Amino acid sequence: MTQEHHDADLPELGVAAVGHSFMGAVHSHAWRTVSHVGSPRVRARMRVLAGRDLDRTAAAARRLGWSEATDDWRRVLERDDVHVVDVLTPGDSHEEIAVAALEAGKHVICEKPLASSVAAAERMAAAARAASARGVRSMVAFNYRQVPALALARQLVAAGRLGTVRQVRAVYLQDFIVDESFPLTWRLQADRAGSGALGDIGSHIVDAAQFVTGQLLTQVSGTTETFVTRRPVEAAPATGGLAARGSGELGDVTVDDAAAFVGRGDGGALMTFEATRMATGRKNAMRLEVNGSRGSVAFDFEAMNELWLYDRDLPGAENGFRRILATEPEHPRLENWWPAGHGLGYDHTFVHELQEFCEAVHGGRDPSPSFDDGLQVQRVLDAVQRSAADAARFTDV
Ligand code: SOE
Repeated sequence: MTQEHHDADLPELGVAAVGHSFMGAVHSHAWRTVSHVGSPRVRARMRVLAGRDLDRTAAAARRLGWSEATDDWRRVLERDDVHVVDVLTPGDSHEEIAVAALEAGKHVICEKPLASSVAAAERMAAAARAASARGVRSMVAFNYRQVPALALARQLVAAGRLGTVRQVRAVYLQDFIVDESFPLTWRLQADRAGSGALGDIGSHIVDAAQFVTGQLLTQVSGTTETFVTRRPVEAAPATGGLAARGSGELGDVTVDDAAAFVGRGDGGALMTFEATRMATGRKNAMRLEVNGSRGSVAFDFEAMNELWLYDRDLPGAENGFRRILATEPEHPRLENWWPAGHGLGYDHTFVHELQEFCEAVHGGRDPSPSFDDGLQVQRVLDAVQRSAADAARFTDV
């Protein structure tokens, strides 16, 4: 006897994506996968990819698995077979696309940071709240929340295993712009990205620290630095990606290369942060350590399947940081993946993110993190920038 599996039995979710650079590629991979893991409630259909140049977008659509391509994202909002818009563009266009999509009744998932200014993020969060009242959902794409080891860290904190959280140490270290010939892509332009390392990767550690501890930052003090102030303008066609090529002309860098700040959580934790794309040799070292009165956890994305736990309640002779291999079916999001010990990668975090999004859309609830969560992170970034602009911030030695 055979049993046929009817794809057609699942409700369809027609998806349009705007943007096909690095995030376009990882989200496409996740859309190709999300309805084929575990027991999906909806069947994602990759209907149309939107970009600026039709030929390049059509080539990307073929490569990434989209049925059609367009050079006019507004046209996708008119289609009845598109239910979701995935915003994968530079920060300065998030507001226009996301708000128009929400107003057209499309569910929206939007890359981080939510916007390039607090004012834009406020308008987006207001549009998301109004849309939610009409059953239209939205989510900001902080994918590191979806690393099983980090979600486990949050569970341990919430269960009181660390006691009172006193300190958080979060760093996000990359080096892809350490070469002075790396071009002036949108990630290095303030009017497009809002800020540099601060918004690009500092936003991830702010979100992760708040997510794991359950504490929101209420105050910050920080500073930023730009080490390379002029760079080659990007050669045409601009891709904006991490493999972009420069032209002969130089232009001004208008964002930070590195940011360092300290903050206070609303539960009393003292938190320190460092975000840099100039940490020579560090590729994607997103690290978080949380110290509580009863224990600590430590995480490093470059070993993303591991969480280190220190438990003060263990007898002294057995004490020490223990490595938990966060690949057991009991760990968050792992019930449907490979056998224990086989591990997951960067790409899985986006699949998990879309699982959360699809489950929420299907279940008639708002997914997490919301645009309001994205707005709160944007306020933190803005406060760091205001603090950094205050020349009196350093005390002479
Ligand atoms: C570049 O710094 C980048 O692609 C970020 O924009 C992403 O958010 C991060 O996940 C990886 O690095």
